[in-house]
Amino acid sequence: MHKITTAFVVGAAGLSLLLSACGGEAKPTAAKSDAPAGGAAASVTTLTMQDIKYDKAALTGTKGQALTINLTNQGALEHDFTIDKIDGKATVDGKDAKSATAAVHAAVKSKGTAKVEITPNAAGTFEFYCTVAGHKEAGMKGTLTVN
Ligand SMILES: [Cu+2]
Repeated sequence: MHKITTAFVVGAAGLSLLLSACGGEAKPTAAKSDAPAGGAAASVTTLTMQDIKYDKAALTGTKGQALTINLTNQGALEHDFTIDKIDGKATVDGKDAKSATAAVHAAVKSKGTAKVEITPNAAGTFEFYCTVAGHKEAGMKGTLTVN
C-alpha cells in the first residue's frame, strides 16, 4: 500500500518535469552566432526564414574563411537572402551566388532549403535582407559581421 503511493508521487513529479522541460524549449531564443567557441575552421550556421522575418538578426564570419549558411524557409511565402555588395567568393547550392543586382542572392521557396557559402575577402558589416516587396520594411533583415 505504502509502496504504491510512493510510485504515484514519483510518477507525477516526473511528468511535471517533462512538462516544464517542453515549456522551456518553446521559449524564443535570442539571436546569437552558432560559431563554435574558439573554432578556427570554416564555420557553419543556420538561418530560418519565416513570414515575415529571419530567426536571427546577426550572423558572424571571418575574413578569408568559408561561412556556410543553411537556409530553411518555414514560411508560406517565398523568401530570399540577399547581400547587395560583399567582396569575396559566394555560392548558392554550389553555383555562383550573384544576381543582376546583388553579390549574393538566394531565393528559397516555401518549405524549401538552400545552402549559401560566403568567403569574404575583407572585414566589415554587411546587411542581408529579403528582396520580396515589403519584407525588408517589415523587418526581414539583419547584419553579417565579418571579423
Ligand atoms: Cu521575405
